[in-house]
Amino acid sequence: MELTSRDALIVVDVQNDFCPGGALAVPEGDVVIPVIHRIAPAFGHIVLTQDWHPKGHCSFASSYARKKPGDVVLIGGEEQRLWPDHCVQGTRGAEIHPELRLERAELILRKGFRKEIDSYSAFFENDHSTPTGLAGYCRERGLERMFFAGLAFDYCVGFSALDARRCGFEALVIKDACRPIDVEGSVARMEAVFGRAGVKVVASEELG
Ligand code: VGL
Ligand code: ZN
Repeated sequence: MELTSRDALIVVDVQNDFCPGGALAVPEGDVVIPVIHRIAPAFGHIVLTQDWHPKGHCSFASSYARKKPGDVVLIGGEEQRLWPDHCVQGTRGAEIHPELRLERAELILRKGFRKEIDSYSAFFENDHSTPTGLAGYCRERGLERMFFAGLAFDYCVGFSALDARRCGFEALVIKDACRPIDVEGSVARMEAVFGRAGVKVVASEELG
């Protein structure tokens, strides 16, 4: 697959808390790092995202009196799954994993920083209408095709790729450069939605 200057690699949430030993560890989360290092040199543009929650965030089970991680609540009419406290602003868990060396990254986009709303997607918060600014950034920079890698396949990577399509970009998910959380069929569900939305799933070898 030929890459051009209009392509971008979006590396989603490769942070300590999503890697083994972290507060919301994705199984084998850290194995995406060498894969990302292998493909990154082929890209002219690299963007990182960082889940970045204030203490007491609405996605934390600990913010409610009688809830536990895995429970679901309604926020603004939308179902919100609750998680352990993770990626709290300024903590070690929120830092980009120290082994991820992407000095050429041009933007680190933080998301989920509003206490009362979560943001899985790098483009819109979970109300599906509040923009993060990433679509405008990509348009202004002339970026048209987004390749997604990182954590987690069935949450932040997946919702970011779907919203990229909604914003009129091409979206490809590099499957072996991601790892899923995989709760209650979330991977199969995401792959089905990808098919309908025109999100392509590719392997890192296809990038040459
Ligand atoms: C994520 C759950 C909660 C992710 C972030 O990065 O996929 N998942 N916050
Ligand atoms: Zn989060």
